[in-house]
Amino acid sequence: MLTDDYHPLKGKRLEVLKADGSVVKELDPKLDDATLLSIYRTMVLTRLADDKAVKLQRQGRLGAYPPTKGQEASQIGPAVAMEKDDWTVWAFRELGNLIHRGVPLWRLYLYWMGNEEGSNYVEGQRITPSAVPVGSQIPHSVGIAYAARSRKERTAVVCYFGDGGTSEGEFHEGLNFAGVWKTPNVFICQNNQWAISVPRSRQTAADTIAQKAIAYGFPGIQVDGNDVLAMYIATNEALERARNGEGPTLIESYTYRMGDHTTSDDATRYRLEKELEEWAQKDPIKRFRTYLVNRGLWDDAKETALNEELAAFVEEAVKKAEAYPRPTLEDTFKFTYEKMPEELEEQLAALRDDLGKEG
Ligand SMILES: Cc1ncc(C[n+]2csc(CCOP(=O)(O)OP(=O)(O)O)c2C)c(N)n1
Ligand SMILES: [Mg+2]
Repeated sequence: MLTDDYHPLKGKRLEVLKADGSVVKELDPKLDDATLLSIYRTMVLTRLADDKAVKLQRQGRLGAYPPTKGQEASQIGPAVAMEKDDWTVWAFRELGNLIHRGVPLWRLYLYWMGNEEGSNYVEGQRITPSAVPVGSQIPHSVGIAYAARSRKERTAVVCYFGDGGTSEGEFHEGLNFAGVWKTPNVFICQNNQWAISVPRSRQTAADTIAQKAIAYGFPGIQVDGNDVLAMYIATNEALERARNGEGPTLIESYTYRMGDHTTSDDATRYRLEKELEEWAQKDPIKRFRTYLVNRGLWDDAKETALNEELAAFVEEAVKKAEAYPRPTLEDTFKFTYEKMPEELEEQLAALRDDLGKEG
């Protein structure tokens, strides 16, 4: 078992893909060529879609946005291991996982453009809306897992949060409950080294985030989060354990946020250029591309064609999101309760009145 071989107290980090694009043979998941190429496709699409979102925000066409550049492997590896009936409970920086699981890009743009309809995913798709209050999604994910088990579903729940999320009470409450009740959860902490301007060293005095699992009584593992194959195999094993009733796992995805915290942030004010340069060498997309080239699956011509195709796809998604009808004032009030309570009726009337005066 990977979680034994890479027990947090052994001080090892799981790596499958080396920097030169070669694989550690005994860990190679031996995915077929079509799967490998689909992983690469989502990685490139995520990078392009992410860059575009930042540009749209700068042009005033999209609201505050949290860039995901550098964390693609950490999101797509687990998505490949997940099955249709599994849940993604995400924070706000998990674009790659959602795209790979089939959420239409235009819907995600719609959400970041400020329209809640953007969280109305494909019917039956098991993905919660984004959770901006840090850590709040962790107990939710445990509740979903507990309910799935009560219904005798063979379903697992992948819950994402950041290194900063581990300092919230909800982290303790969620993981403690999950350990006691052996819920089918896979917790993925994207340790991207920063929580806005707070570095990982100020977040916890523990050597690793993975080792926190020991106190909750379940396996933890630190994984190279810029290695899509390592993230795949670690999540795959954790999902199997969850589905077999063997309880939760904590995966620390050791990665890096290459962009700003959000488009409202300027990371140059608190971190050194040198750090960014070092992590750029470990870019998850470059590393996986080298692996594909070495296997004879990829070349420059394919790269150019893919980039052109995906850039056009991203433009179409922007058009579709921008053409979507804007929410009405009523929509803001309508969807929390089946029937709008009197109090909300009054607030809506008051707001209409105010806007009427301004207008
Ligand atoms: C409860 C709460 N406190 C503070 C904030 C403001 N805030 C938004 S993101 C963030 C940092 C989160 O860091 P981390 O969990 O490491 O995730 P990352 O942003 O690095 O992906 C903070 C403090 C918030 N949204 N919710
Ligand atoms: Mg972080």
